[in-house]
Amino acid sequence: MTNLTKLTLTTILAAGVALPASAEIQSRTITVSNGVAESHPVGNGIEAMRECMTERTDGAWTLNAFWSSALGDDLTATQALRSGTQEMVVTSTSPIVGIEPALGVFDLPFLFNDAAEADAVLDGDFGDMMSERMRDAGLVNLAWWENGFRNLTNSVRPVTTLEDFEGMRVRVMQNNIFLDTFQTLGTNATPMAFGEVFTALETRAIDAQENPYVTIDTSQFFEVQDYLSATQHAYTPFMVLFSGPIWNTYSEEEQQILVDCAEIGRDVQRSVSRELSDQSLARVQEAGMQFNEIDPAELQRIREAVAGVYDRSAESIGQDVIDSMMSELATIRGE
Ligand code: TF8
Repeated sequence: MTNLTKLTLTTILAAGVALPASAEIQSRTITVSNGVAESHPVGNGIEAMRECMTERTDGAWTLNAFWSSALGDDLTATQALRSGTQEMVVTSTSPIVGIEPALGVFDLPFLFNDAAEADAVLDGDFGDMMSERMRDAGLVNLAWWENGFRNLTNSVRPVTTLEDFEGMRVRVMQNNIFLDTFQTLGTNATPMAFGEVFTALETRAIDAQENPYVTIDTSQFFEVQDYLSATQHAYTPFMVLFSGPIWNTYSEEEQQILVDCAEIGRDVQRSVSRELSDQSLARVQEAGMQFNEIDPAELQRIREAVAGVYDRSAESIGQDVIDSMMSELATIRGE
């Protein structure tokens, strides 16, 4: 060690500055935001990611999480990543289709039959291809997490038939495919950021919204909604996005830590999401919501009513993207 290095080290130690675990790992503060409450399974995923980072960096990294849209909505946060002013966001794909229109493929109604299909698509070649596309937009997708199958809540009536959607004022994500789907179902659909939904339901500016059970539970929509109908009309994933400009300032070792820890977080997040889903459904009913399943024949009518959304969305998503999704699904289904 040269005298100069010794001197520098002594100065650093005297100043009480945390030393990096290795020359390749610097001390970092990572800000991550999300629209859901910390009690949502994303909270468990972030906690697992934080533990993993602490272990791998000997405590050189700090992961600061902001919940309930405290740093703005999904789209605003994602734009902050692209300009390099925020490190990370856990976002639904749906509100960011303006950045990468191919992501709209996940918004197609009744695309996945179950979570196992979604996992296989997202963790396989198709998911990798979509992550690759995000790079051009200055975004690095570290992993696919679960938002889940979406179900309709409202304050008007239980939805048991196709006709029950008629005239309902439904909030949809800022996404043309969801807008088309819900307009086709006969509702009066309004795109809105997630952070505004609770108040809009409370003031009766809108009648309805759709999200997975865990979100209806952890965002306390049961306080302002009376009916919950198991429409299961879409499975939307979460992306754990990292800022491309900031990623480029990280060493390869650091980049690997980000990816590895996001995958550890993914496994925890998905398993908590699936465990909590039933509990959330029970809890919102205890809190007074009236729940109903939809008769399979009726669900089939609903499916058929919105089938045209696939063709109408082909131009924005890209027919090639839809085709490769369909062929991947056919393989998974053993067709
Ligand atoms: C929605 C989404 C949201 C999530 C959350 C903000 O309805 O499902 O709940 O993206 O992270 O906007």
